[in-house]
Amino acid sequence: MQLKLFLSLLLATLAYTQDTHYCPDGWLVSEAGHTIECILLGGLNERLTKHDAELVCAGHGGWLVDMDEGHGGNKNGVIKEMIMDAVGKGDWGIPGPKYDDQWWIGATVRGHHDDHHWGNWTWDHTHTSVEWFDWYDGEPNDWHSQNCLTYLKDQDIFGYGTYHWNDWSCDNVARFICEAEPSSFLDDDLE
Ligand SMILES: [Ca+2]
Repeated sequence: MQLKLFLSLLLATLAYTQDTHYCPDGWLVSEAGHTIECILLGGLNERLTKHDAELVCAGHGGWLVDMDEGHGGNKNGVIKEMIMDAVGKGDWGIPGPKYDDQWWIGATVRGHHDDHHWGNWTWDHTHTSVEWFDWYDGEPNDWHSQNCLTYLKDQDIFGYGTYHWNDWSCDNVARFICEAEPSSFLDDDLE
């Protein structure tokens, strides 16, 4: 009898664990360390202020992507790969920053900061300090007051590029990346 109970509990646990590993259609699965999260990249033609991007993510049951919980560098790399896959190769052109190819990250700083004094950045969703940074060369520069955070494409002459962090005005526009926990989705969302 006890064995039967144990087995049914085990099966229930396995089923539950499997369900939590799935994200709804259109979402990508981020697996950094032991943490699995659902990631939604906004469309390439969707450029919003940070506030509007936050509303869109909230409408999907999520928030702007963050990299807390100690898997900072690892998850940062995962997200950058996702962006590079979505964007692909750009046009030939002058190498350097592509300010029309930025993606909101869910972090905020208050007050003046610069590339020598980065300021005290906080993850919006968890209200914890940002302990690890991946700045673009010369950033953060706080140009005309930039208290929000993006990925910014560093493009080569052929149109290929990598992404690094830029401080960006919250009222400016950028593409967006939403994040949500798999457990926040009902089974119905996953069919
Ligand atoms: Ca900047």
